[in-house]
Amino acid sequence: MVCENAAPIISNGPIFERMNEKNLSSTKTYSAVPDFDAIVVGSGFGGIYAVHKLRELGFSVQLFERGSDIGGTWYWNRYPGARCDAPSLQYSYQFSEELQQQWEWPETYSTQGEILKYLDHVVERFGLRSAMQFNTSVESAVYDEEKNLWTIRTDRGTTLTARYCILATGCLSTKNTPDFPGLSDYTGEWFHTSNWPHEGTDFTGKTVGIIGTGSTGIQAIPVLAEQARHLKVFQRTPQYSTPARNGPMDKADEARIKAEYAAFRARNYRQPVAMDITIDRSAPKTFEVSESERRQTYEQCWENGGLSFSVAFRDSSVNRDANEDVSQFIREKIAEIVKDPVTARALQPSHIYACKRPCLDTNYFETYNRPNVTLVDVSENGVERLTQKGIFANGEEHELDCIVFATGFDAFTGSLNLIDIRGRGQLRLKDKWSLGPRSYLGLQSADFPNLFTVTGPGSPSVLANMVTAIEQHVNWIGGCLDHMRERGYATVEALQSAEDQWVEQVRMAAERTLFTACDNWYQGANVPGKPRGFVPYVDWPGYVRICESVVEKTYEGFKFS
Ligand code: N01
Repeated sequence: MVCENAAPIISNGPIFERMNEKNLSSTKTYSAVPDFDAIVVGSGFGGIYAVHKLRELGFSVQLFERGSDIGGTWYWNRYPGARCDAPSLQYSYQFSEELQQQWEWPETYSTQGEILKYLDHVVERFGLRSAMQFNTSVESAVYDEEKNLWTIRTDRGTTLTARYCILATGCLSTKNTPDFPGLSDYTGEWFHTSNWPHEGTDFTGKTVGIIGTGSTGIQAIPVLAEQARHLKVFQRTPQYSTPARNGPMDKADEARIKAEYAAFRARNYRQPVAMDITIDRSAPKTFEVSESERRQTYEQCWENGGLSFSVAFRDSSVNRDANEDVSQFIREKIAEIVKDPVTARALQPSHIYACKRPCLDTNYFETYNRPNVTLVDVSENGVERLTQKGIFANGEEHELDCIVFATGFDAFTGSLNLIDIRGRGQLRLKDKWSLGPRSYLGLQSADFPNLFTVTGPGSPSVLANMVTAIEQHVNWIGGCLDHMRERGYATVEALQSAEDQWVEQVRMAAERTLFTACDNWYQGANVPGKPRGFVPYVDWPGYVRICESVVEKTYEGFKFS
């Protein structure tokens, strides 16, 4: 389903501007009429919904996408085994009751292909494709203070103006390929999981090396092991992973949820990660129950699969001893599954459970019992270099026909930094964020009027069900633009003071957890030279309440003009 290019850009002129010109004398200050009310960048879940929402509100919209079709991260991440590790009945849009009733997911956790099929259906169903131009990277977005317009320039030479610029560029969209010495000497094929060839790959009969054992590596390794003659896994840090227990969709479960879908969604909306893994606030803390009861609970979580470990006891993400109790249980499971004791030991993590994003798997640890799989523990010296024939590590050259880099993403800011974004006084967003991103609610940054980020840095984003977080943000932005139109405001902008306070609040929320107690991509630790600081806001339900209260207090912390 590759769409070469979108329909030509047709604008009927921005409705907002036409209304303002008719109704409000104040808009005369801004004489220039933009090509569109809003330009959206990125066609993942966020961009697709932004186009739908803004059109529904009567705004004219143009979307640019660098890929040849929709999907965002699901367009690029086509590696073997790629699937979502949030249940599809929840990792899906809730804005249309008909859509959520009619769509049928074949499995509990959907494959990348199924998710793309779903997004394609959404785009067709709501007629959104006409607003989208593919194969087009936005190179710059520059704010013109005099005209109060954003000028967007693309790599295809297009220049368009808009009143609003909405960056739906995704949190995990720009790949992190470490600068391995010798990469250019390597003569075999290499792939990055987040830029996988569309035509697929065939590893039959090949010796394959994979670097990276995060969520991606853990999904890919069991599938690659089935294809390759031999698979060598180069592991720098072992990861906690628990069974996903994926399978064909349980029809009774689906019927139960669909019988009250709206109510189910409403309940989950207020849950800690916007999903149905309710933390029972009255549940005991870890050491309030006996050792045998704890063991029983953990066994039950292991059997249930999914994210149930995060809710086993209510203190495991904030109390070190409680966390160690869960961690030890998972380590013991690894030792039980993996037959070779040296490999089993190397696979047991020592960091705090869920400090790095916990992984879900299907037969990950079991894969190391296969005779064609070797774990190469590079925890001491890392991958030293690539050679003409393969990887040099632990004083040895490993000859490989292909190498797979599952080395993750330049998260949160990677894609934003690829665009030359300039606000008031030509201030570059990248410069403003040189010590780390600064925003108010992850929605706006001071000095960048009318520029919004969907699930931007400083919002819960990856610490919540991403699709729900996206809908919440887009709905908030839509509501704000509607508010402006009703009152004839031309700009909205985060106040510097509100931004400063919010940055501090994000930092303090993270400090109260164990998230900052290890190196992880939440704080930029995976990309050499990236400024350190915890980026997402920990506390989805609290965040939703704050956003609602900001609106109730007539957009407290924002300035309209
Ligand atoms: O990336 P990661 P990912 N030498 O950064 C290793 C989401 N996701 O793509 O831990 C050797 O987690 C690195 O080692 P270390 C999900 O939110 C979602 O796996 O830094 N190794 C690590 O093992 C997830 O958290 C789904 O020591 C190097 C790995 O590469 C996020 O994406 C599916 C190295 C990178 O792990 C990122 O996951 C998949 C080097 N120089 C992903 N550099 C869903 O299902 C890095 N590594 C929704």
